[in-house]
Amino acid sequence: MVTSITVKSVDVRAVSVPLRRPVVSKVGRFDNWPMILIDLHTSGDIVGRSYLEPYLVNSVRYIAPAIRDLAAACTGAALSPLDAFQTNRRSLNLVGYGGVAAIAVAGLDMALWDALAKAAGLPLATLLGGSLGPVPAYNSNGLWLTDVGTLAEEAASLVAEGGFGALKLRLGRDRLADDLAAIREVRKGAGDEVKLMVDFNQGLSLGDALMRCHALDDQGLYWFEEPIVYDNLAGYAQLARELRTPLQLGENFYGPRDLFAAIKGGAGDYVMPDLMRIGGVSGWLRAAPIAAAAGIQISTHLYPEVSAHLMRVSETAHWLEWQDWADPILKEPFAVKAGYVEIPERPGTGIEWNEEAVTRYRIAA
Ligand code: SMN
Ligand code: MG
Repeated sequence: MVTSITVKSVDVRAVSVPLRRPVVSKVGRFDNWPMILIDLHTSGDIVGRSYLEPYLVNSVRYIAPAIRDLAAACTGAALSPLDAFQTNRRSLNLVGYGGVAAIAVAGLDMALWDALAKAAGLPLATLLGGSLGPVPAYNSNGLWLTDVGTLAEEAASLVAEGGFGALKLRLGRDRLADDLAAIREVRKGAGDEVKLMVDFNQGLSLGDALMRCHALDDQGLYWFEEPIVYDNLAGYAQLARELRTPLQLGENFYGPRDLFAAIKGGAGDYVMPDLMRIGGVSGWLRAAPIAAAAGIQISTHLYPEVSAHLMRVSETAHWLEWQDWADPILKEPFAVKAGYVEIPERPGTGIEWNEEAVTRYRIAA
């Protein structure tokens, strides 16, 4: 019986995985990608698995203990991710709902949902009342703030990697002329029909963003993502009012209420919560309906495996951000065909470890 399964213990490990293309962005340069791997053991011998991508290797030292503490407090509790989400968030409100607290809650939440879906013998999307099917994705595996001269070739290979019709380019170079050249090069390599999302990674001041985004507004770009610091909602609202190109934000929403506040404040045309920050599957399930009720399309940020399931049950599902950064440590990486991510037909989220690779890339946690 699914209902009699309880939480037993947790293993938290960490790896640092090499990236095929180094991340060069306004939020930093990364040659390796740290990941926290969570194995949640239950009384039914079912193991729920999830991973977190905390960007900073050193952050593993304070996120991993927070996950262990939360899991210890859940020991013996029924496998009920929504109850755990509520309890865990409350237990950490003394140190704040955002930041490390939110990340730890999210990691555990995704492992709990994986365990529950496995216990039910269903893929997560099916457990949630949806179905399996292809999920439209854009390739976000490259086009960083690298040499403009390399972008055409890189764009062509990014399209070819999975038959993609949409790519994301990072912008916010020192000169407008260089951003324009980058757009030109990407279209040269990927074709004029390619949908081109552009991400400034919070790199501009409001004044610079007004100038730069107005200057790029007639480029036919698919969205402008995070031109300014993530918490300047009034600035986002001004940009959204003034620009024709849709404004995208949300990877830095810490919990559903941040999404609500952004939408209420007219801060963007689109939203794209990140599972590590919005609160895992439970956080997404509470945030996505807010976007849908407001008529706002919702995209994902990182975590393509779990995100793919959630896109199948989100009313205003828009684009899945495809990144294959977890592939080296996954037993069976998800496939992408003709620009669509395919959800594997197996119970849970489909995340299992390639233990040999985990050993190879292991770091202290
Ligand atoms: C991003 C993600 C991961 C690392 C750097 C930048 C970016 C995105 O904000 O949206 O993909
Ligand atoms: Mg982004």
